[in-house]
Amino acid sequence: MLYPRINERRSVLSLDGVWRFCLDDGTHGDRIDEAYISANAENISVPASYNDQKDDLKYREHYGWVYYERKFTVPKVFKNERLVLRFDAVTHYAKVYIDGKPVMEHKGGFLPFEIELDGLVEAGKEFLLQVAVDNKVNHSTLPVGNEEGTAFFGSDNAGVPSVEAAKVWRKKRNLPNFDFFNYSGINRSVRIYTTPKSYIKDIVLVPSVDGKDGIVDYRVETCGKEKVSIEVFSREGVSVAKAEGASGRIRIKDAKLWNPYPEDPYLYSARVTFGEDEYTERFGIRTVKVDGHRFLINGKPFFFKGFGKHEDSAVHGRGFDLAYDVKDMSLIKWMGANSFRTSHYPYAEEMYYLADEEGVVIIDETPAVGIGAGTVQDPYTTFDIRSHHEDVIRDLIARDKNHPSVVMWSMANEPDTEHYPESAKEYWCSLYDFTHSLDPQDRPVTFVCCQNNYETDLSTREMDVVCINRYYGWYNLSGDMDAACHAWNIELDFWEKIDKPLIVTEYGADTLPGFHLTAAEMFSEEFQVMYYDRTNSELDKRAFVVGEHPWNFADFNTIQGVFRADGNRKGLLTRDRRPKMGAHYFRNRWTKIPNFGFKK
Ligand code: GCB
Repeated sequence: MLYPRINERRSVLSLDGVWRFCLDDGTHGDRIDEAYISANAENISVPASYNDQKDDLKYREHYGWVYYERKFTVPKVFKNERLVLRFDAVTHYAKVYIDGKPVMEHKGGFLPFEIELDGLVEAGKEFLLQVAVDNKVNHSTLPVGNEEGTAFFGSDNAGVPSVEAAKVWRKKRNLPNFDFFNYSGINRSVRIYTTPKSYIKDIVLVPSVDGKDGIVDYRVETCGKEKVSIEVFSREGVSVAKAEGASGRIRIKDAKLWNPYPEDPYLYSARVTFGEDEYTERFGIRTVKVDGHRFLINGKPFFFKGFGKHEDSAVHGRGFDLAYDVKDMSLIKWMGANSFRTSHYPYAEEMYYLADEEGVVIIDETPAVGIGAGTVQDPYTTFDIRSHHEDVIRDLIARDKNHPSVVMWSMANEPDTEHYPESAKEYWCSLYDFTHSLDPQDRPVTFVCCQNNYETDLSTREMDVVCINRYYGWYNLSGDMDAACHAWNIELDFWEKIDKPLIVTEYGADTLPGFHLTAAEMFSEEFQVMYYDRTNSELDKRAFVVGEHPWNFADFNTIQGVFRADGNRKGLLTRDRRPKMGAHYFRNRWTKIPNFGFKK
């Protein structure tokens, strides 16, 4: 799927701004009730989560449907163009209406969807756009929630003898199986873009290296009968190769490779023309491969220094915020990092374009968080998750396939792989094959494993890279770093026997900024530094550990509950991106660790 761009042949009209909005009172569902909306509508900003834009718990904790609306007129000059309405992300379920008529539905809160407006909207004439949005999470959504039962984070325990009765008087609410606030609404931009009637649908670019030359196998999907041509330009704007036809191979003589920061993330652009249409996609030439214990980028052993992150900021919630994206890129570089995981969902597309340009490596994760958490049943045979999970992987790859920054797909975060190891293995191995089969660049595929009985777990070891989240010294063996290091070594001995690279995709300690102690105990800034320093000294001894991603880049908001005071405080930075001592510790460490060849 192509990102909407303005060029000589295409236009983009932004529908971002102040929309009218109201919460469902629980009686309308996905149905648009004009009278109800006009009686209750108030202003809301798009894009942004609605939860923190207003000052009442009813917004913060809303469960179920809300309604957005605005009027719009496509200028007359676009009368002869193809018009497409595109939502970059609506969390979690959207039903779109034009002039009162339902025109499209979409499940999943973190990926784009679009509809052609032919026959629905006339250029020069005002129309009413309405979106009903549902934020419920359950065992068929990704991320996963419990509609009834035990909240994974926070507490659903009524503490009275009659649990059944409590279900009647407690109001219905989301019980997420994930540790980030369920920020909802139209979280990313809404646009109408134009193309000529015959148009370029998609461009697939697969780079490789042949000696000093770069090779690009390309495929262009189109609608219409015109001829495709493609021309590649260097970063300096010089034409370096050309080809005709909807698919083929291009050779770039003496190519410059895309390399992670602080090396040069060199980008080429491929300008595709098709009749009246034109689209330019930037790309990099780089290779990615797993070889025994090593993760190779451009044939060299790469070390992942970086973070698990979130899209999270005050007021915006999970709403798209380009200034935060730019700031985060700057902070990533300031700390000497080179990578991050899009924990725990695909991020806004703009972040990937920034990463391509800045040379930051991405592990691209689906929103499959919490599969099997908070339930005693076998999630793989009990719940209907498979087909939605496949849709999400398909759409993620369709969106992000050309980014040189994306070097690995993460199918999920912390599914239960321990209690039903056989059915878990069947699920994850077949989804692994499915993911590989869809990626034109055939990048490594993994999922991120929860702290578990790794001897019983049969799935993690089957992935291209073993990715583990571990909290020795925090949730386990709390505060005892001697014991934590011992536990790490027992576990690392286990993984070392498996011929795979390993990335520690999460480890961390909640830390209150400004809380200082001479004797480093939990929650102090000194403890966070000691926790990482002690753990890293053990990880450094193992050549097969090819990455360290502290949890988390910055503090972030979560559901209220006894585990969390003002959210999750494991950030190296505060929520407003001020450094804790831990950030200075990693800056000092990472600026001395090279991207390549740190471990032989
Ligand atoms: C985890 C989860 C992450 C949580 C983190 C924590 O394992 O993957 O989403 O935020 O632990 O801090 O508990």
